[in-house]
Order: sequence, then structure tokens, then C-alpha cells
Amino acid sequence: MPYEPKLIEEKWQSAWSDARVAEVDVNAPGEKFYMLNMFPYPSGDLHVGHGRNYILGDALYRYFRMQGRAALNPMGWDAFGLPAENAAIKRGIHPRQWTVSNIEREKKQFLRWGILYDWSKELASCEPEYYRWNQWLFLQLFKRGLAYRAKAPVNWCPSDQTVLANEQVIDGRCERCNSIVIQRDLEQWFLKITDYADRLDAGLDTLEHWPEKVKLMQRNWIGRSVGADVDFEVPSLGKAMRIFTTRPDTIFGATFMVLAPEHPDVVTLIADHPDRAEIEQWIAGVRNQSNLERQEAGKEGRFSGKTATNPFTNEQIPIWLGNFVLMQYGTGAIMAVPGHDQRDFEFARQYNLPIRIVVRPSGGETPDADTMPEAFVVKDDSAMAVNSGLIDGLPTPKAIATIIDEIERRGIGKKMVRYRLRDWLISRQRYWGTPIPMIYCERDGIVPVPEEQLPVELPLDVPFTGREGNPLAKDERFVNTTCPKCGGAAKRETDTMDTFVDSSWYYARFISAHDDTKIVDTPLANRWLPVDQYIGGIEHAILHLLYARFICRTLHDMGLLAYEEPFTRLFNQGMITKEGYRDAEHGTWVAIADVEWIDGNAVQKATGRALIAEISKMSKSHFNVVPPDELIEKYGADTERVYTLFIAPPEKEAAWSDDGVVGAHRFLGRVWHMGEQILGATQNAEGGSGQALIRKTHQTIDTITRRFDRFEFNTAISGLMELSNAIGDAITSGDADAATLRQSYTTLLKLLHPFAPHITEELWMLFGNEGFILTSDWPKADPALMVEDVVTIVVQVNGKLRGQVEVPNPPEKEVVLAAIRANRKVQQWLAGKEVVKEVYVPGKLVNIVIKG
Ligand code: ANZ
Repeated sequence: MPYEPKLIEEKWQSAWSDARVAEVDVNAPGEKFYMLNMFPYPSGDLHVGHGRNYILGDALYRYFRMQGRAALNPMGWDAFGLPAENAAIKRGIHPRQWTVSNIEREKKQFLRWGILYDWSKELASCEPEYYRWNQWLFLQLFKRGLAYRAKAPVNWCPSDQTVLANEQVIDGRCERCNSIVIQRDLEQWFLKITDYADRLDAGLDTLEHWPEKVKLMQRNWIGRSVGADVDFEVPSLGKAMRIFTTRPDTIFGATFMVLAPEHPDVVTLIADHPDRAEIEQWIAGVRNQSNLERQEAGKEGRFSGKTATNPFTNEQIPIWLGNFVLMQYGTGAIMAVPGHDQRDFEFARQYNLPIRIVVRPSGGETPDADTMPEAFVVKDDSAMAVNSGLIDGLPTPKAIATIIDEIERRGIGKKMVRYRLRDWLISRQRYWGTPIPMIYCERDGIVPVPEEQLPVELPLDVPFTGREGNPLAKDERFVNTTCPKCGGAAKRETDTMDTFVDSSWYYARFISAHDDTKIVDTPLANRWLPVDQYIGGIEHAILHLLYARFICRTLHDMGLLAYEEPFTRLFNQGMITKEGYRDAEHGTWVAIADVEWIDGNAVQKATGRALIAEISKMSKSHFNVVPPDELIEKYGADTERVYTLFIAPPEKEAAWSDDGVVGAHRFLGRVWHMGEQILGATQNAEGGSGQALIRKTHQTIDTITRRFDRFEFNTAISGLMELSNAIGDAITSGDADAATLRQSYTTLLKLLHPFAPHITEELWMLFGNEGFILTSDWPKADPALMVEDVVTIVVQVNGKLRGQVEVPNPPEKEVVLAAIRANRKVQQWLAGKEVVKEVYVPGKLVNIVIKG
């Protein structure tokens, strides 16, 4: 019988699902292992690159299960969001229809990959059953003052017609459509993540099993800065203005002040300025710029015409307005120290403002303010204060502490910890999301929807015109309601929630996915949480993971969860790429094999057309995706699985190769035929003791197990290839009897099962085993059987390799030395020389040191 995956795979997929093998009774005893792949946004097509993520998760799940753990592997859908709505406008179908049909397709794909999820716990964020608890959560946050409405300058995407969170603005552009983001003032709903900034920052220290890179990205995003707030008196205003600085020790060098153009005091400051009109025009221009444009514009400013008093030098210093000071950070005002801050330095040079040196290297020369090419910014013990009164001569850290004490003593400011993190703006002026459960009443103001009225359902029959604005806002039936307080006419909030709210707590919901009485089942959630292994892309390093850590803490503070950190271990898989070139004219993808180079330019062989830009990322828009369907049709899902995990270490980027697929297929074919041979073999009924094969088998169990624990799937698979070769050799040589062959072969099947689940189930059955191989035990290595009979010891003479000897295992020193004395090759090097000493590195080598 040839190896025909088609005949096997569907059969086992049905058998697993009929037997509901992956369904977990959350109350059943056992040591839990909660495995979770980030739930996907159902966009329809999954390619082999996505497959890596889920296959990897499934392999781990199967492994832990065979290890005897109560393993849970649930799956759901991050089903709300903009693309569904855009598809609806473009194709004239309802976002729900688009979403549901994509979910069906992706579910089928998971099935075809042989991935086992506990579908009894399936959830989709677009179902009232789920988003009702999103609304409930929002109400709890509102009660605790953690959800609030405020007018704020927001990032507005002119093409998607919606507000974006800071996290969704990448280099000044919309994360989704790449349009330049502009600033607008709007009333919006925010979640107060800033209240948790310190806990979110400190918690990173406890995440031992998270990639350092992700922790660093989160740390930078939270942006904890320790410094001081200091008041500078402004005589013309008769009041003080507060600045934030991380270098209060440089205050003697503050020669001017800079305000963000949006700073509220600017209006009064420039009220009597002769060039007021021009300055106002300039401010309006800056306000209208995106942060990107603001950065690209270079440093620009205007003198307000007013001065402030430096509280330490008592000098009057000019107050400037500058585009590089942001209103959203600190107090929106800075003391400028051009000698020691590069931005201030550039600004000072540009507008000819004084530069004063107040820090110098402890050992070296004091920089010269007139000639220095850039600011001197050293902040550690290798620098010290100069020209700075009471802190003169103090090393910087000491100077900072001392000046803060003095600022506090004089009552002109205080020590301050600030975060770059902003509150989370969750309002979206879009239809396909969770309605924010709030009501506006002329008499009672903002009134929350009573909990018993949840869910506020998203009406499904609104028209999609694609014209500006949110279709919900135009739906009178939805908008008009009655005030829960006074019973009078009132209007509903028509904004929906950012979909990152949906994904911020779903991991806790799986445990009681269909419970319509509460958001999470606390005792059960506490048994199953935190997630032991979370797997997903690095693109979620900041947004999703930070929000999930935040919401987990709020649930913790409400007494609903015992944990503050939702994910114990995090793994980011690498991308699968497919290299090629882009056809400039037609936008299509051309494989490297079809490219030739003429005068250093890439050209398509067949057509001679010019090709541009090398492509590697697998993406629909590059026409280079490998769809799993054809692959599975031709080689089977097991081949794709083995290849995907064999291609590279899973955290690394990997280039797809069709030849590699064939190699993986051939390996599985060999395993198949070997199974047939062993089953049918009578020639090996008697044979050698099979010692070598037994040893190899136990050694393989040992290494594969360790590699699994370290996510070294690629080397685990090569280890299995070696074992299968050893079994093949034993069959040919007759070194092992039938029982030993069978034993080794079934071990191979078990070890291979997480990678190639279908073929191994089939062979397991053909070998007459009862039940699924999935539910059998992971093999255990017997250390006694792993020991080699003989070991090879390397022999060096004066550090140079001169030979080797074989001795029985374990190697006794005396036996090793005796073997060396008996070894003629080594003796040649020693003839006539005096042996000074013999250094033995147990089990490895002997170095003989000689003289003469
Ligand atoms: C004086 C000074 C002297 C500063 C010096 C730095 C070095 P991080 O570390 O990122 O928190 N700053 C404060 N608010 C700002 C705003 N709204 N827009 C732009 N810049 C602002 O940065 C804190 C430093 O950034 C502060 O410390 C302030 O400049 C500036 F030798 O104050 B510093």
C-alpha cells in the first residue's frame, strides 16, 4: 500500500471530532495546561504562514496532552472590526455575513490542518453572547472612574473616517490604510490605563518567560520617567508655570522656556504681542499638522514676548513657543537647557539663544558653549555639576537628588514620576463593533444603561451607503431611547468600542464561554488561568498584550480574577516568507528561478519585462501566498505540518521552499513503508539483541523531550529522522528482532505524533493498538538504556590531537590510560620523551604533556 494521505487524514479528523477528543471538562481533575493561540481576525484566507502559528500550537498541545497534562486549547474569533465593514460597503454584503462565512472557511482550514481545538468553548466577539460582557465590563470600569468621556485632540483617519488609538498610528500614518493621520478635537470615551502605568511597568519584571524584546517594547511604550515638576514665575501673568524635567540638576543652565503651541496659557501670553496675528496663524498651522509632519518640519518656534523667572538664578528668561514640545506629555512646558539637551541645543543655535554649561565630565574638560558641536548629555556618575550653586561639584545622580530636596523645601515643585503612556481612547465612529452602553439625557446628562438591559444589541438591518459617518448614528430606532433615570426621551451613544477591548479579556471567557450569568466564572478561571503558553505574532507586542495586561488587572481589582498577569509564557513565531521579484508593470510576483539579471537589473526570463523590488513577505497583495489547499491536496496536511516545523527554528523568519516540502513528504513516506515492513516482517522474527537500536531509541526520547520543552521543533524532527534511519538500518542488517523493531517503531510514532498526527494515528491502529495514539503516554527514556557500551576518548600530546581510543563505558581513568599505552599510533609520539603529566578530562580526552 502506498502512503496516501488523502485516504487517512479526513478519516482521522472525523474520528477526533466524533470522539470530541479535545473537549475539556473544566471541572475534571488533573494538572492543567492552558495553551492559547491568539484568536484570529476572520479575514477569510489563511496561508501557510498563518499555518505555522497554529500548527506550532497544536504540536505543543498534543505533546503536553501525551505528557499527561489536562490540556486546554480553545479557539475563537476576533470578529468585530473595520475590514468587515469596508467589505460590506465594497461588496454590498452585511459585515456579519462576511464575517460568519470567513469564520466557516477558517474553521475548515483548521480542521484540514489536523488542529485540535475545544470547539465547545468557541466564542466570537461579534455575538451578543460575548459583547454583552464587553458592555458589562465597560459599565464596571465607568463605576470605578476608569472609563470617562472627554474632549480631546484625537488622531483622525480621514479615509477610514474614524478615530485611532495612539497605538494604531504608525509613523504618523493609519495602521490599516496608511493615510496620513490628522488631529481633531472630539468628545471621546477613554479607559484610564494610566492609573495602571506603574503596575504595568513593574509587572514586566515578573514575566520571566516572555521574550526580552517584547518586554522592552512595552517598557518603552509605558515610558516611565523620573524627574521633577518645577514652577517658574511669570511676572506678566502674575502666576507660575509648571514644567516637567528629568534633569532638575541642570536648572542653573535653563536659559529659556518653551511651551507647546497648544498650551492654554499661550493665549494670554501673546494677547498684546505686536505680531499676534502671525503667531496665531503659525500655531494653527502646527496644530493642523500630524505628529509626523510636525517632526519632519524641523524645529520651529516663536518668541512670546514674555519672560519667566529662573527660580535658582533669578534671571528673567525668555518664553518661547516651540513645535517640538508636545502638549500631551508632562505639563506641555519645558525649561530649556541647551547645553545639555540636544533638542534645546538645536533650537538655541537656530534662534541665537544663550547656552550655559552646568555639567561637565568628572575627569575631562568642561565643554565650551560657543564651540561645542552638540549638547553634553551624560547623566551618570562620570559627570558633575558646575556653575550650579548649592550642587556644584556633585556627581549627577547626587546633584539630582539634592536639587529635588531643595525644590521641595522651597515649595516650588516636587519629585515626579511621569509616563509616556496615554489613556486608551476606545471610541470608534464605526458600525461593526460593541455599542458603548451609554445614554445621553438632556436632564440627567450621561446615564449608563442599567446592567439588566444588556446587551445593547447592534441592529443588523442598517443600510451601508459607504458615505461619511457611522450608519448607527443615522438609525433613529437605535438612537432614540428613554432615559433610565427620568424616563424622558434620550439618545444612545452611537460610538462602538475599539476591538482591542474585545480581545483584552477573551482568554478568561473561554473557561465559561456560554455562561449567561457572569463575565467569568471566578473559581474555574482561577483554576485555569493564567494561560500557560500564549502564541502569536510580534505585531501584538504592544497593543494587544498591554491592554490584556491592563484589563486583567482591573478584573483582578474587582475580585474576579486572582491573577494580574494573564500570560505566563509568550512565544512569537517568525514569519514565513516567499522570495521573489515584483513585476513593475503588472504588480505580480515572479519567482527567483524565473528571473535573470541583465546589467545588474532583474528581468523576467520569459517576457523580458523589468522587475523591481525584491519581495519576501507573504501577502495577498504581493501575489506570493502559498495557499494550503493545493499543498494538502498533493502531499497531505502532515507533510505541511512537518515541513513548517522543520524549516527553521520557529521564532526565526523562514523562506518557503517547494523542494523542502517534497523532502518532508519523502520522510513520511519512509516512515509509512517501514511500518509495513515491520508489520509484515517475519525475517526479523529472530535477530540480534538490538542493543544499538534500543540505545538510539532511548537517547532519542530523551533529546526530543528536551527539544520540545525548548521549542526546538526543527532539531526535534531531525532527531526523528535519525531514529527512523536507525530503525531502517536494523531492518536491513537483522541486528534487532521483531519485538525490538516494533518497540522502537511505536516509540517513533509517538514522538512523531505531535508533528504528523494523522499518519501516526493510522499506523498506531494498523499495529493493533486500541484508542488514539493522542491519548497514549509520551514515552519515557530509561537512562540505563541510553548509556553507550563504549566511549571514544580523544588523545592529545602537548595539546595536539594525536589519536583516539575506545574503552568500555563508563570510562575508568586507569583503563583509559592503559588503552593509550597499548595504542601504537599514540606511542610513536611518546617514544624517547619524558612524560611530565597526564591530564584526564573524564569521558572526553587525555592530554599527555611531554618534555624533550
Ligand atoms: C530639562 C532638561 C535638561 C531635560 C537636560 C533633558 C535634559 P523623557 O526622558 O522622555 O521623560 N520634555 C518634558 N516635557 C516635554 C514635552 N511635553 N515635549 C517635549 N519635551 C518635553 O523626557 C523628559 C525631558 O523631555 C524633560 O527633561 C524635558 O527636557 C523634555 F539636560 O528638562 B528636560
